[in-house]
Amino acid sequence: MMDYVRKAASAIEESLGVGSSAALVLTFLIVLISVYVTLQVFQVLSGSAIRTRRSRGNAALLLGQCGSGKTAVFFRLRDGEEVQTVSSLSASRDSFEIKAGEAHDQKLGPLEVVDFPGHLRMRGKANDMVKEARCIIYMVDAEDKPKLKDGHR
Ligand SMILES: Nc1nc2c(ncn2[C@@H]2O[C@H](COP(=O)(O)OP(=O)(O)OP(=O)(O)O)[C@@H](O)[C@H]2O)c(=O)[nH]1
Ligand SMILES: [Mg+2]
Repeated sequence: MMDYVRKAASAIEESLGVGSSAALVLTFLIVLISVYVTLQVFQVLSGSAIRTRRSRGNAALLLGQCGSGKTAVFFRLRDGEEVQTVSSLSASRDSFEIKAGEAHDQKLGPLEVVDFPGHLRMRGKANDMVKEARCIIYMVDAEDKPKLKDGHR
């Protein structure tokens, strides 16, 4: 290592025409700066990797307007039954296996499913929920034409 530094220092000494001690100091400075830059680059790279991993959860998030059938789908997936629902006021989340395949004989998961209320009051909180989601299932009621139009809100 010191050998390389000395060689680099004498190269700098020759090319810049500075004294040998000045060349040595310059070489050390260059080494220090490159180490610093490398460390910074590593930090930025690993930092962004951690952030992207954190910004995504593992849940399947059900979003959509009031009455579009999110809670109905949630219980259909979990218990395989039709339920009578009322407009939800809080999110329900559960981790379960989902029956798949034509004969419902295969299993998917376990998968965490979140049924998030469509009520306007809860919209702000939906953003926090999105961070925990791996995928979003946005539901619309195809029968309700006026609501379909403002579905983007
Ligand atoms: N006919 C029919 N009715 C459905 C279907 N899915 C849901 N519903 C009914 O639509 C109504 C609203 O469904 P919910 O699942 O409560 O709607 P939601 O999206 O959870 O609504 P919020 O909790 O208010 O955000 C209920 O009366 C359900 O029984 C469907 O596929 N067909
Ligand atoms: Mg609901």
